[in-house]
Amino acid sequence: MQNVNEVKRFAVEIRKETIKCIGKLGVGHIGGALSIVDLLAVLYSGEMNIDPADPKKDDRDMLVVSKGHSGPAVYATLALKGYFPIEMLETLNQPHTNLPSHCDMNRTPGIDMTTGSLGQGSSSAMGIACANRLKGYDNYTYLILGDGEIEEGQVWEAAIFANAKKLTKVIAFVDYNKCQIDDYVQDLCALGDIAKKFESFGWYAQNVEDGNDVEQIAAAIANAKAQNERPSVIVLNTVKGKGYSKIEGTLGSHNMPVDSSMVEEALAELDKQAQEIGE
Ligand SMILES: Cc1ncc(C[n+]2csc(CCOP(=O)(O)OP(=O)(O)O)c2C)c(N)n1
Ligand SMILES: [Mg+2]
Repeated sequence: MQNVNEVKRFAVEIRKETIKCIGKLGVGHIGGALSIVDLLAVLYSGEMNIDPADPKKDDRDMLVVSKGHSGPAVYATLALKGYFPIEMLETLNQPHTNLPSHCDMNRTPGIDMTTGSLGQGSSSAMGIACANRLKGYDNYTYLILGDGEIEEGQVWEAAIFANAKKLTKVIAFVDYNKCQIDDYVQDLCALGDIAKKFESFGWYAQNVEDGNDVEQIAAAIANAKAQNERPSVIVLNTVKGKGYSKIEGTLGSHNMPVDSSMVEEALAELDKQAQEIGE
């Protein structure tokens, strides 16, 4: 990973662009987008073997954002990395856009898999990992799952498959922000110990206490890469809506109206956060 403070500043920039483009549209999945920003900042700060000038590079590391409603945060990250002009973010989810609300590999440079139907990205990621191994590549396949999403049975079918086929180059993340679409995960369908569940499916599992801390995320990825016998999962304890205090941890942040006064308020808060990051 690059310099820690640079990665933190990158995360602030991603949050600002995410909020701006959702604000321009007026509504969006802001909560689940903001909770994975620190993970995206780490992945796109040298962790992934990728080239923005050659988005389809055959042996690149690949990312499946299975919680596809977080598209705006992924688009903000890709734009800041130079995959496409930053102005394109203003077209988010408008007619004929290349940035639909949910990730679409046929429209957006840098998106490796179309997602949005929760659960399916887990199977896609395992297929990608198998295909890359068949091609003789030793690249990684990263997968980002929501905590509500892992209530889908398909996720566990894919987990069985990954263990059976020894897909050791898979690193999955669970964005454990405790919130689903309209209720807390605990109340809707309690998950128990997520890491232990994956472990019992043959995975190498880690819990990250603060899943919005770039250093803790990077350390867990390093541990995952240091073992090469099992697929890996990293459970990130995150906060839905992280970075904009008014909506942090709220169920209402799942898919909400965002007006220009909220954008202003959030950007001011994020500028302050950026100032507090050291050199
Ligand atoms: C198969 C499927 N069922 C339902 C939905 C509708 N849906 C969209 S987001 C969401 C909640 C997901 O919760 P979680 O995975 O915790 O996401 P996050 O907290 O990151 O927003 C639901 C049920 C969907 N997209 N796909
Ligand atoms: Mg959630």
